[in-house]
Amino acid sequence: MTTDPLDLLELAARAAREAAAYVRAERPSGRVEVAATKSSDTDPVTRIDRGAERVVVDRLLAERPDDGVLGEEGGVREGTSGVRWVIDPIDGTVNFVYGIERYAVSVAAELDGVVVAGAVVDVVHGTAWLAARGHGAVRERGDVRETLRLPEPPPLASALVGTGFSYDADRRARQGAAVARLLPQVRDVRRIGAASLDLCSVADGTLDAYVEEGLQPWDHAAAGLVVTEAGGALGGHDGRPGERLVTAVHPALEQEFSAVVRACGF
Ligand code: LIP
Repeated sequence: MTTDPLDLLELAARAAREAAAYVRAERPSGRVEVAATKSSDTDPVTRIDRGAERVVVDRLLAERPDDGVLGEEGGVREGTSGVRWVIDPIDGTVNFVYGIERYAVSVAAELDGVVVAGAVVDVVHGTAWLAARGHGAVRERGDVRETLRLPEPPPLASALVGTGFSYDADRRARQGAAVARLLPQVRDVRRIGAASLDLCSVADGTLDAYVEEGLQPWDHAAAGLVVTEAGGALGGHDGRPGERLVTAVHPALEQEFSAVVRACGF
């Protein structure tokens, strides 16, 4: 089986689009019923999250039966091919439950532990952010396909920064205090509610930077590659994205942004 990043990206994009179509078809009007909660009472999962993950996994394994899987809703299997798929079937689940139209399907392919392909599909609007390692990043909106390169950054004091908060109330209290210290040092803050869309916004220039603690691999695997293939700097507490911290920003602003993030207590 191929491990070419472009081939893996084609499959990731197809599976993500199929799942996005499933979510659009299944979502009722109004608020979506929560099937269960996970890490806290405010961390929901719906029948449609689980169904969307099955759509992605079934597509991927039908074509690549020897691959591994890591899915947010429990789709986990060891593989033998060296390729592992990292899946968030609905990133922005709370937005999905409430009907706030910012949620995405995120599918990434790792090869021997390194993300080499990533697809993020905005469920409502159909926009797709796609990246293959060494081949750049693009945004597709309808028939329009644009190559992504981060714009030159503004001074940090004029930067629009995305962030998010944990499902754990004690951690949210600390995060809120950190954001309060950050806010007067930047233009403004946006809390979109889906990490993959936050990161893709840095890649396409609709945000200048992003910082969040408490993310899982499925939240940032695909969109993190979109950021780096668009020329962005993806970082974290030890310089690498992880549960402790994820940052994304133009390389020219990275040192200053990272220092401010640390000083604010993220
Ligand atoms: C969400 C992230 C978001 C974060 C939320 C939650 P989910 O992922 O995309 O950035 O702030 O707390 O973790 O749970 O919707 O897949």
